[in-house]
Amino acid sequence: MKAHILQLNPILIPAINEQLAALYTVHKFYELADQKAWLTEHGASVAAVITGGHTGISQALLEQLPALKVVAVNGVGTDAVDLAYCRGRGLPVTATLGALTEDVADLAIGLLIAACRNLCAGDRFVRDGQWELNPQPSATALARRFSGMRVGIVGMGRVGRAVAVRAAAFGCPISYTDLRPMEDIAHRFVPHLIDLARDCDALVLCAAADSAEGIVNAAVLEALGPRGFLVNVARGRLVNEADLTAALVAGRIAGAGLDVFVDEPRVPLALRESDAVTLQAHRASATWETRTAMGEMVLAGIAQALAGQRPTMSLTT
Ligand code: 8YV
Repeated sequence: MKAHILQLNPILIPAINEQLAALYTVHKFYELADQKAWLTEHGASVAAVITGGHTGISQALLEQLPALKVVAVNGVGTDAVDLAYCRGRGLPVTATLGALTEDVADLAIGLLIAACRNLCAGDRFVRDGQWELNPQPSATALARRFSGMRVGIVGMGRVGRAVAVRAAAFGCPISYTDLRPMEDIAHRFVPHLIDLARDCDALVLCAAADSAEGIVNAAVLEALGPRGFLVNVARGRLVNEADLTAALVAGRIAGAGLDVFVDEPRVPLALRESDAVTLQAHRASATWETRTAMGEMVLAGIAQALAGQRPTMSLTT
């Protein structure tokens, strides 16, 4: 008999879905009309959960899955999973470590260039026929150069390091903050976020959000200043979104490139209306290449756990 898998988020790669369906009985939780009734009837038969980094899984749901052998996170962020609880239960929680690093770093640089060069406003200007109506060169504002910008990276993990490699190739002096300096990194370490913000032109958030809620607040944005840009490819809740919105509207920072938000998919209207902001729908890892690699890691983690082995990518066992 095939093992039962509870899937909390869709997987977008057909080949991965085919493999899952061939090996397991997959229940798509997000499609169930009555999730509560389904859990009462079938919760005890679920052997594995697949979830997204942003979605995670609540402790209440975990408690309704007594036969669970693995939580496979199709992502790297595990801030929405209670790892201590899973550790206590001896439950492996796997993540797709390393699979999405390059894509997320690519998007961080893309968002930064888009924000400081006004790419989206420029695109709209041409697309809406405004160029023909306003052919004078002064009709679009001059932008800000990216090459050589002082880039401050918040969180020097895999993604932060990959952003540093890319920014360095653009001649950007790099500094960073993290819980502690990294011995293998030559870039300047700045212990306090507010000092990093003051010393850089662009702050790029690459940190885990586990205990860093709202670290980018009004004071940090004030320190970043009216010529400063903020990029977030990590988690929305690293930023106090009300403070960010107020700072953008008042011109206290120059612009932002955001892939993640506090209450996805809801994005504050003021952000959506601002030409100083480039927005993405939490899709930094959403390429065929990365999502395929992530799906394969999810499959591998589940296969290992159900075979009674410790999954290679387990963070809790
Ligand atoms: C994933 C994410 O793409 O890795 C993470 O933590 O938030 C995203 O980049 C998402 O989990 C896909 O399900």
